[in-house]
Amino acid sequence: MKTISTKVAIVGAGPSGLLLGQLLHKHGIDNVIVERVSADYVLGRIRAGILEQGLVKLLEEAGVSARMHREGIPHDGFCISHSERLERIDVKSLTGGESVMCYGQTEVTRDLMAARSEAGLTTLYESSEVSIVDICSESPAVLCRHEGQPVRIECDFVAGCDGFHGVSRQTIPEEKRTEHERVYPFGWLGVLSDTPPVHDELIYAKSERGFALASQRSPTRSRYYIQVPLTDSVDQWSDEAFWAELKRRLPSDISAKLVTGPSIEKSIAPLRSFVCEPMQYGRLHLVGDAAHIVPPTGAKGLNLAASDVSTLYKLLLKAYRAGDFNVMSRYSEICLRRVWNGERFSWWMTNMLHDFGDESVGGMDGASMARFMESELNYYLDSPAGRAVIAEQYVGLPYEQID
Ligand code: RFL
Ligand code: PHB
Repeated sequence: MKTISTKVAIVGAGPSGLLLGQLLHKHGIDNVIVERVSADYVLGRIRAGILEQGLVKLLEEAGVSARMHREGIPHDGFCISHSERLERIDVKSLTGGESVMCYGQTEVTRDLMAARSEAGLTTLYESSEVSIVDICSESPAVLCRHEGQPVRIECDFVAGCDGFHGVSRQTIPEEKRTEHERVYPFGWLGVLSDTPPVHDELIYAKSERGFALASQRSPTRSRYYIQVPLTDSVDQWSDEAFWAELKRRLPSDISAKLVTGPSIEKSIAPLRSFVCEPMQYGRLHLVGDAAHIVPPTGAKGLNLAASDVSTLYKLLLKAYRAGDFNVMSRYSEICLRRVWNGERFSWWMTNMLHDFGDESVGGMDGASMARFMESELNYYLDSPAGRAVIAEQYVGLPYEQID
């Protein structure tokens, strides 16, 4: 058995694990990452596109923001359409100067991977049989098999950054955690294509045929989504069928401008709201999707992962500087305040913009619920205060100060 000693063992090399590793390294806290799949596989997953200012600042702090500032596109607003009605939410003026950054999660991950390998830090890609042991002791460890050899990583703390299907959350005994979950009766079919985006800002589209989102990655690369039943599979959707359905869901003057082309990625993501409480157990701290999932309608998943990373790394710095680990007990409580806000916003946007068919909600039949949600959307779009409420949450609430 090979033994490695480090301060923080990080499980998962997605954006949470890599960002945490980079920030800790900047402050001299040694860490090792264990990842189940290869770096290329991680980069092949097409996910988030919108970064809040908090995440932008954190990437600057980690020293990995140069390419994002060169190639990312700041967005001062976004649109919501309701059948033929198109309304712009002027985020910048409604929030007193805030904006979001359009820069893909894949690129954030690529930048973090490059910085990690330049710093010569250890990442055990393609590790199997990953487990976390002795988590309630002062010397926990992560065990895995890497390149055919059993490995034991001894550490002070474990950061569970291994996403929704990882092992970290399962390591917390069932009776010590409460899970809140809502699985939505639909998914998002996403297409990436090398075509110019249909609009210079994002369009979240509510239509009688269901929700659609027109997003982008660059002036020459578009990302589009449509709401589909959970029973649909990717092979059922030819590129032609996808473009035709997207056009029907966008306002007609927008659809008329849509440039179509071959898809370079096509996948279906189920939609879920999920929170695990508490987000820590012994020396294990859950970060990002390992602890919580939001439906992507509010663009909050990666951004909530980033605020967890910020909280964990600041508490760890404090703990190591003071030589007192008691401060770590505050982690879950600090994170969960912001997490529940993001959960509520994402759930609300999802309810307002999607078609739930005849699914009853809270004892109300589907048709009545749809009328309530239509009125909700019209009210918020027609009221300056309502628009400000949407804008303030879209740019994200400030991170909690850790003194
Ligand atoms: P990840 O990205 O899932 O990474 C977890 C990593 O852990 C590895 N792993 C393991 N490693 C070792 N041992 C094991 N047993 C392991 N099990 C798993 C996995 O291989 C993986 O590499 O979680 P992380 O780092 O917390 O990052 C979270 C984000 O990926 C996620 O919240 C966002 O992508 C959500 N999201 C969005 N968030 C935003 O903030 N803005 C957006 O615009 C946005 N759009 C989206 C999204 C998510 C989407 N999908 C596909 C769910 C759009 C979509 C379609
Ligand atoms: C994306 O570009 O992938 C994206 C953007 C905004 C969202 C969800 C996904 O709300």
